[in-house]
Amino acid sequence: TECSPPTADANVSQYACLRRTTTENHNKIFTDVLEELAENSEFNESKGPCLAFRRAASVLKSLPSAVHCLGAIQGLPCLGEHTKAVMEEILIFGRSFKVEEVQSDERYQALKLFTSVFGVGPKTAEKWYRRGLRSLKEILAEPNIQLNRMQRAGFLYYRDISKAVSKTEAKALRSIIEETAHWIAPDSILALTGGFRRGKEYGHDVDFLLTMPEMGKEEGLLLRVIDRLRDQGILLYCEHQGSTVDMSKLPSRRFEAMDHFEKCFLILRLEEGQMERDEGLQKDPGESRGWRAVRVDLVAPPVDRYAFALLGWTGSRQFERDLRRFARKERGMCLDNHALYDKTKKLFLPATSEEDIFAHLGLEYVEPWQRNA
Ligand code: DCP
Ligand code: MG
Repeated sequence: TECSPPTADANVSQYACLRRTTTENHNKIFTDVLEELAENSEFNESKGPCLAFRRAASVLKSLPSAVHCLGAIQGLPCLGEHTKAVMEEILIFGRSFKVEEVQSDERYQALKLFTSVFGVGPKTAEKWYRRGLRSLKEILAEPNIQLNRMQRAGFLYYRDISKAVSKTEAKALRSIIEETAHWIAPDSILALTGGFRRGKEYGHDVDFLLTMPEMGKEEGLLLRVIDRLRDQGILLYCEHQGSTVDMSKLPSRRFEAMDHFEKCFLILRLEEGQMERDEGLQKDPGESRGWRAVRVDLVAPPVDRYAFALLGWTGSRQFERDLRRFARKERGMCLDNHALYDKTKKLFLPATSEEDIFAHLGLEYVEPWQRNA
């Protein structure tokens, strides 16, 4: 078949923060495979290949149309030999043998399954795999395994929290938490962030920022919100982390490191009745028990850090990685979830909005729904 002209005419940037990526992905047949290969590399601790596959998938997600031949990707950044070989297989055979090999690998299957449990990271998963464990049942039946509190909750609510959360459910939770926060502090500010702020229809959890318009007034608020959720009988699990913000420190280089804001990782009970009211949906008796468990993250930055926290928690992860990389490599600045630091001028650049931060970086503003890199 005739090869369409290269897509590279758009001058696609190697940085996700210089691209616009909506939730509409025209190259899902490639990006699903590349992301699975990235995950496998991560399990094998191959950082380089992992990043390479993730960057390649991210570039393909930003394209305005589907790639039908290798000629169309000529000149695009971040597409290396491995990626091109995978894409060629998919174009010719309609499938990737490389990914099928990975999918049938016993270790990959086990690590993917184990890390799907809330509270289980790659290290724990690897440990369990090395002990010869292969299924969740085997883990629960193994007397010598000590699960921590988070993992116990992860197993207890496994079925519910491995099920995608819908936008409708996210909005219902937003109403509940907002009502709760306003009952405690009428001028508190709650913002939906994470994937739902980027316009995604489904997510693995629901992320919120909670703050107060006046500096310092946010102290104690999160704990009171948690108490109130508990009183309402909807708090199934809570892990609270106090603030460890040290503003004298420079923005951190490592993205994966947790930020230092006060936060909590929750599992909440969402009544289906809540959504029927919101959406006018019919109840389906018999099929459900009338509620589900949902993973919720609540982060409480002080208001002067709010813009940085919002930018950092809106994601996507790839967008955040490239924002930081761009700041460091192209601007000599250091960005993280708390602050932006100009290394040349040796000063922190304050911001009250995301627009301020993009402006400091000399970047055109990218809307949240264009950050699905
Ligand atoms: N984030 C962060 N620090 C963490 C965890 C997350 O800065 N310790 C940021 C990066 C993510 C965003 O917050 O883009 C939300 O994290 P999620 O894992 O919830 O990712 P998404 O909301 O984008 O996707 P999902 O639909 O899977 O929830
Ligand atoms: Mg999320």
